[in-house]
Amino acid sequence: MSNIFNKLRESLQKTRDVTFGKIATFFGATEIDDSTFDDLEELLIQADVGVETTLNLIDTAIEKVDELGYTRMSQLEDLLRTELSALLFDAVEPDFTEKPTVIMVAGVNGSGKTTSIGKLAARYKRMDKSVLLVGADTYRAAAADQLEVWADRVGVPIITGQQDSDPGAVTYDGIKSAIARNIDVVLIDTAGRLHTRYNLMEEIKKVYRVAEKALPGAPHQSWIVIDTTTGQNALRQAEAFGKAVNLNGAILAKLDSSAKGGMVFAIKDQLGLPVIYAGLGEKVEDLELFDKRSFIDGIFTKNEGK
Ligand SMILES: Nc1nc2c(ncn2[C@@H]2O[C@H](COP(=O)(O)OP(=O)(O)OP(=O)(O)O)[C@@H](O)[C@H]2O)c(=O)[nH]1
Ligand SMILES: [Mg+2]
Repeated sequence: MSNIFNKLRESLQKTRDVTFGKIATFFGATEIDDSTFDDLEELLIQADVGVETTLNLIDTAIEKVDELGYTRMSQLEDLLRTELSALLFDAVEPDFTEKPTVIMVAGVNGSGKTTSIGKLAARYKRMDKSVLLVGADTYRAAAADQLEVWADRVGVPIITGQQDSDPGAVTYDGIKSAIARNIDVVLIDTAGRLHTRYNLMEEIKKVYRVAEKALPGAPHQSWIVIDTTTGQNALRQAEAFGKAVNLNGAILAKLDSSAKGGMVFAIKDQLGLPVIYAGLGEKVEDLELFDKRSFIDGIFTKNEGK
């Protein structure tokens, strides 16, 4: 367990150094004073928590400090940690009761979809699940190749189509094939950018609809991959996907190379989505179930010994 904590903590180095470290230093003062809340507001916004989410946090903090008669910064720090924790869901892994459990992964181009799918395939395989990958990004020539590299690396089967073939048809074939082969988990990789004559959101909707046609109830999970390095912008993009299909979770990619980890707090607040996994690097093992306690400890912990 301590390993898991260390890895997430290590991955949060940039967020800690560039943004949340300042908040930790800020809490080094002893007494709450007149400028405390203004300063904290500025620090939280700088830390990519988002204006709306920050203003809500500050309002709550002012109210509670007053109500509880707090005067010390250490009390305010505890309060903020509790409030931040309330902004995160506890991550729950799918229970895989549906066979196959169909998981659709969406997100803008370059966000980390294919990499996350490769890591998820390895993770589920380690959990003794049989996994099949479906390459529903048929527009970009290299997309199927990239997914195939992951399928080989992890040792799982893959269904793809010819370039420019119908992503709906590939999805349908993939799910039917998984049913025939008694596969436990189907992971569908979708396009992040299309040829100008196509509309990305219409395409995503279609893949979703076809999945349902191939297996009623599918996709059982629809996850948006969010590139953590893009901060608040990524939330606007996720919102657009959420309007097209019924999302039920987020994967935070590139937490290790981002200083904008604070954007995590706006995901539940602004999108209503739980963060299920965190991507902590480019390697197959660099993906973990999102542990909110470790995350909060990780962004506040000072870098002793570094
Ligand atoms: N450091 C780091 N890099 C990551 C992580 N996840 C993905 N990447 C890198 O981000 C880049 C884009 O990842 P892809 O998985 O190809 O992204 P995609 O969403 O499939 O991209 P398109 O197929 O072009 O839409 C690659 O160079 C990955 O190695 C992560 O958690 N950490
Ligand atoms: Mg891809």
